[in-house]
Amino acid sequence: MSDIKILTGPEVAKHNGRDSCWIIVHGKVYDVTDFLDEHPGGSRIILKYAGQDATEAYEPIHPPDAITTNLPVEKHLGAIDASTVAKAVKEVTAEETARQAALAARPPLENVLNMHDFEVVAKAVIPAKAWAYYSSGSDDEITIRENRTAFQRVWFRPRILRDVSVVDWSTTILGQKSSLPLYISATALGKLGHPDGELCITRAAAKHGVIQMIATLASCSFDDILNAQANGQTFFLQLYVNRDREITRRYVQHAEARGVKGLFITVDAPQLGRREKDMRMKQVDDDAGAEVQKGQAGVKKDQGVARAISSFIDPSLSWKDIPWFQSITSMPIILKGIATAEDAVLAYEAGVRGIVLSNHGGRQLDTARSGIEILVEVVAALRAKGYHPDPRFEIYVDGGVRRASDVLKALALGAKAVGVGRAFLYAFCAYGDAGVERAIQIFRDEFEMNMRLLGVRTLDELRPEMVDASALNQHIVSVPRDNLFEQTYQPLQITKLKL
Ligand code: 173
Repeated sequence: MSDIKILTGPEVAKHNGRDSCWIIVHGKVYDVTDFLDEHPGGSRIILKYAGQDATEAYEPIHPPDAITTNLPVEKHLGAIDASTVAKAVKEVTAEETARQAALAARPPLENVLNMHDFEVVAKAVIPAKAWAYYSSGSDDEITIRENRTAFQRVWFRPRILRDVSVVDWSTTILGQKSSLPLYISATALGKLGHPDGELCITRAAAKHGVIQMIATLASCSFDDILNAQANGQTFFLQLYVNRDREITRRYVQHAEARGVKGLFITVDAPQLGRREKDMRMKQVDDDAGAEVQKGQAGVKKDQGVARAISSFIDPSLSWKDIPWFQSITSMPIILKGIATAEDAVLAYEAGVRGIVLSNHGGRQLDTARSGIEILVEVVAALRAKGYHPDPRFEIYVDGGVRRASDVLKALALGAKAVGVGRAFLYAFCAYGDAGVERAIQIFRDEFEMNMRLLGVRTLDELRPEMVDASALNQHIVSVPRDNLFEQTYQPLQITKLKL
């Protein structure tokens, strides 16, 4: 009989150092002494909670079962008697005080008129670390900004006098009904910015018939999200492929069994980009306690949140693996992160069901082109081969989408739908479920107006002739200033002297 041992706060508190380090997570006590140097996020963050309850710090960054699966059972020491744990006197930092004030001062939701507004509010109300992680692009952040400006190099050629009293922007994506021609794209670590994390999206999307793509590295577990499924809502899954293919096989087959309707394999991240806002934030943290890191070999402490948790991703992934994915699942497979016509053709010939033209929200290869620019060459190349249009092969675009007009441009140029990640992330960070619902409402209003003004009643009336994309691959043309975007864009900082 294995009686669960009950431990007390004072017992745990004794193990508060590198020689013996116990922590409490979700009411259980773990001996993590031997694990300190293996922790992908470094030992310092664990040592900060040595002898204490680490749940709050653990939760946003780890899948719920990370600790139970990574730590041998003999290190699971027992349950904690909560009544014996001294309530941690939480030091209220100046940052936290400002954050609480900002939360209280949020504008009423009806004052939020566009996606940029959500970003302003989110920036003010989420922890600085979350903002650094979410908002960062790679290197000089040229691509993340290009994702916006590229849409501005495409101009409309609207048609008139077409009786647009009734307009309909609903569609299907991979054969699944969608009330909007967009899906909510995968973003990781939602609980860094809101206690309910990605579930805010799940609940709002269910009410409005919008499809959510679940991230492999969501803060909420896959099953928590699926368990919240309502109104027969549709999910897609974003997949990071594990070096251990058995883990990936189980994950994919579990997703299929639970009814996920599309598998979006990320193919643009064999290594994560260097996102300097995120990295600088990590350094700020480390400076405070750099001493405890001494003697720790092999763990880079300057890598930022995302890099710290991404070591499982397999950089050897190649075209040769595609048949294996096709053999383990009958979900449609989509390659997310195609950046050239050449690879779009290979993807079609590999028999996958779609591609996402994407630069990963400007977070991977800097100065990679925007999805909307790639779209033009991809459609031309596929068409030349007789591969486009093909109802069995859908093309999506993501990156920088903030307006329904952006979406309509992509659809006119041949995309079936677009992915929107950060805009919805910021919506729920700022206002929870209600923010996501408001974001959907704003998109709806914009679709209605823009379709009328463009002279299309349904999305299949969109034509390439309705846009002038001739400036798309000219990267030095001037564009009108994007005042909203420029107010939320945070310039990169140069390192400072410690004067
Ligand atoms: O863009 C990202 O931050 C991302 O895809 C990721 C990858 C690994 C861990 C966390 C996030």
